[in-house]
Amino acid sequence: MAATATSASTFLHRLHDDTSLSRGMYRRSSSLSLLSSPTTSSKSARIQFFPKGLANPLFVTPAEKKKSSFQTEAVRQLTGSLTKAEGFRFAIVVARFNEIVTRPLMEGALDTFKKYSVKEEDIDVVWVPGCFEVGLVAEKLGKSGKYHAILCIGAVIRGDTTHYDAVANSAASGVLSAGLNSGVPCIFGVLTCEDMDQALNRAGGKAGNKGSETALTAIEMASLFVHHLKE
Ligand code: INI
Repeated sequence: MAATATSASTFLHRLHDDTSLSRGMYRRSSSLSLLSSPTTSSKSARIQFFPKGLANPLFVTPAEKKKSSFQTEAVRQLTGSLTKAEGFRFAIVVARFNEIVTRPLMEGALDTFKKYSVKEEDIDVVWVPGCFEVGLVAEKLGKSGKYHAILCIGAVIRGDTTHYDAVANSAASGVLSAGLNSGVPCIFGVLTCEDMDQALNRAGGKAGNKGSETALTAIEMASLFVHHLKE
């Protein structure tokens, strides 16, 4: 299945952009005005993603807000912030396989780090042969204690291989295990695409840059861990 480049996480980042901790169910109403995505702004999208009876915190009417704030105002909600990224250290593990795709993904991540004031000297890039190797290296880097989050970047393209599913599944479970075993957020920035066109579209083409999204997720997770989940 193809990866979705314009993911819900983008909207969550916008929503949480300057919010590190809030009480009650809903965040600042000014944040809500930022939600203007074509994929989530229509009523039908709301119905599609949030089945009847389930609250959708991204779309809150004033009446809902008032009611729910009253009911949940003592609940503490923790979320990472994108505004305090300076000082965080990141590693980017990049698969060389399909480098025509993975290099722009990595560059998208670096651009985004720059925009969010992460210093170049706080970023290490580690190249590995393919996606299959990404998880192992991410785990090693995570366990080194040097980084606040590890970005895992690669591209698996169905057209290129008969063992697409094996490589794609290994990459996903490798990255998941790396995070769980190291205790350091390991962010899944591996594209799984039907063909090269689709991959290039998600690597800075028509569908945005998944590497950039991966960097935003890494900052948010680093912030969550540093500011709220310290042991
Ligand atoms: N590695 C990738 O990153 N993407 C692919 O699409 C891919 N294909 O098509 O096979 C791929 N294979 C190599 C694999 O990741 C390992 O490097 C190799 O099997 C050695 O362990």
